[in-house]
Amino acid sequence: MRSVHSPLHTGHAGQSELVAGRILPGFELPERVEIVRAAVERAGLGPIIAPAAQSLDVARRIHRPDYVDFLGDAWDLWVAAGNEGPALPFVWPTRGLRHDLRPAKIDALLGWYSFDGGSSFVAGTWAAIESSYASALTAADLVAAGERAAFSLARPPGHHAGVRTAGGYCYLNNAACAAERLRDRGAGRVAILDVDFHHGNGTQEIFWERSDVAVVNLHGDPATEYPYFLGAAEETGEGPGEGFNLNLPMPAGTDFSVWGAALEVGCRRIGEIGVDALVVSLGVDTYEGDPISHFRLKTSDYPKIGARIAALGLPTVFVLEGGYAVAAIGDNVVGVLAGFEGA
Ligand code: OKP
Ligand code: ZN
Repeated sequence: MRSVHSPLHTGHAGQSELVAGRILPGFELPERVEIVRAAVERAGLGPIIAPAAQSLDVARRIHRPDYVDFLGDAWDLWVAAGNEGPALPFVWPTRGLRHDLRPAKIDALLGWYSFDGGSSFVAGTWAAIESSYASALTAADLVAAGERAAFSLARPPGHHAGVRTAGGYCYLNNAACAAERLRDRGAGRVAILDVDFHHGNGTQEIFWERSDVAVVNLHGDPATEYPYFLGAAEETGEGPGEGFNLNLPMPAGTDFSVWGAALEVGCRRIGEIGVDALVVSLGVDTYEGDPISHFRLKTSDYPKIGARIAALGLPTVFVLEGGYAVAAIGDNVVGVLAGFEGA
């Protein structure tokens, strides 16, 4: 399969994040994608191509248009206000505060448009966001044009980004935009299968009331795992979307014997719903060596994931999400993709 990749992600570097009472260097590093790219080349998975230029039209339908505009403006506003380091939110309009007054100042806008302190902005952040989005849409277009599968080899990730909020290293929801693009190109119904360790709260929020994009999430139980405030099994969708959201939370320590059974449940549901195309939010932070996650999948498990996804027989867009054990991220991602191709 072809991989879609842009070097513009490298400008999104040196960001910081608020974690456990400290401002730390971000975990979501440029070398993640560089290592996956090297592994794709080494495995001979297929050509690596540049994304086609994309308008922000799809992003502005998936997200609030003013949020998309903010992402493009944030760094310049931060610098214009006299700041130097990463733009990191520090005040949020949570319960009990007003939600009807869009603030004017960048300090407040950062919190207005985020749900945590995980998504900071540096000078190259917007170019990286745009390139990750364009890669996902280009991969979707390849699949819509008849390719069996394509891989968006890009960062920053997207599955935590909601209708109007950044968080968890995410800004635009690339997988959601890919699904929307597949709909635009003729797929009647699309499924998003999110196998990242963390619940894809943004993807769930975006499609919560929609039946044309079904969302299946396998993840650490939000009772104890980030993002905490969404992802319980009882969340099944609302209105026309009722029954089109499936959450499969699992406890810390879960290994492939349990995780693989949940994948089976998720894949069967996708088969029952009946969809025309699939988007996989491909995080490999389920790996036993991941520094911020708590599942115990082994490198040898990832090809099995790819093979099970391939058995759905669907045109499939893979979109890179998390995975922070950088030494293993290449083998684990390529394991899924090669397992898919070999099936
Ligand atoms: C993004 B993706 C780290 C706490 C967790 C945020 C995690 C974001 C994960 N000690 N911080 O889903 O891989
Ligand atoms: Zn994750």
